[in-house]
Amino acid sequence: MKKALAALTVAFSACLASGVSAQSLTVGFSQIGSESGWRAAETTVTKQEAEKRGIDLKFADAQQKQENQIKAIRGFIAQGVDAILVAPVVATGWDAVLKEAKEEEIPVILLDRQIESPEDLYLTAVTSDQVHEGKVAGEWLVKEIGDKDCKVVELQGTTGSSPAINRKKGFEEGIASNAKITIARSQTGDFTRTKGKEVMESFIKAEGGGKDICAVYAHNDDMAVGAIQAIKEAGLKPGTDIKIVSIDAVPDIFKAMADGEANATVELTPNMAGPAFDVLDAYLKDKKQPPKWIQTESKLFTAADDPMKVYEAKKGLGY
Ligand code: GZL
Repeated sequence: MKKALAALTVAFSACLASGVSAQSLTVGFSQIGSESGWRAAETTVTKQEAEKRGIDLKFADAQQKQENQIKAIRGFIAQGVDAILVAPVVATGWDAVLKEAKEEEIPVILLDRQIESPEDLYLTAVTSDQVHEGKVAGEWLVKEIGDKDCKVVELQGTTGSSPAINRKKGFEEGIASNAKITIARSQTGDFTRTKGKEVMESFIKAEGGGKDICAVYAHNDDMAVGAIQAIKEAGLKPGTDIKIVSIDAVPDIFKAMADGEANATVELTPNMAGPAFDVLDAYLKDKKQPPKWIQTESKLFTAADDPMKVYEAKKGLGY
């Protein structure tokens, strides 16, 4: 903390001399990569939010590799940034590098995914309630299916990531009230369209050409869009023969809904950085510890919600 305040004092007097805003901070951002439309939007919005606040954002794309994130964080520490944002690709393996940031009194804020490290190693985490997201998806399917048997195939997110762990848990809770809904196959599609399509093709092959599959639950819309392509290539109708429920609410899933090829999605805001920068600003001013979790909203959208209108509204937002 002393370091951050010292840096601020130096910055303040330097800025006074140069007439630049005294508020300008330098923040490092270790982003996972660009695996999905939602991730691309989060990157765009984070840069916009930094720009709005006159924050000098140092951006590092890890291409899905934790070792690249750790390297980037060490680089930010060496540069003496005022704070670090991290979207942690997986939930474990962060203690050592976060201890190094703590030793340098550089606050770290987690974006969109949680980690299993001790809470004192980060200032706060800005994320959705991923268990709730999965539960909302499961409860939607229970309502949609009624009293029929329903074999579900699940496309999981990145193995070991908090959304993959939590969205699986939540969906299982959501369908628990109806024993006729069962998860027959579950495999990671790594949050990407390509892998989502590949894994869905293998599910279709393994399940009698797909006619026995009642629904796909995908941990994100990108994998759902990949699955939709695989279902169509197998000669089946996504959205009717096989129900499609997923999470993120990216524009393309609304396009699929409007075409009758997808059924439901749970919205995840790409703006985790706005709340993060606001908390950081307050913390650097009054040194008061913020809550360890800042929860973002999760809203269910279905084909009843004018999908083309939502598509038009979302498509320009950096996805
Ligand atoms: C969830 C976020 C996930 C998105 C995916 O909070 O980490 O990562 O749901 C993205 O689209 O790949």
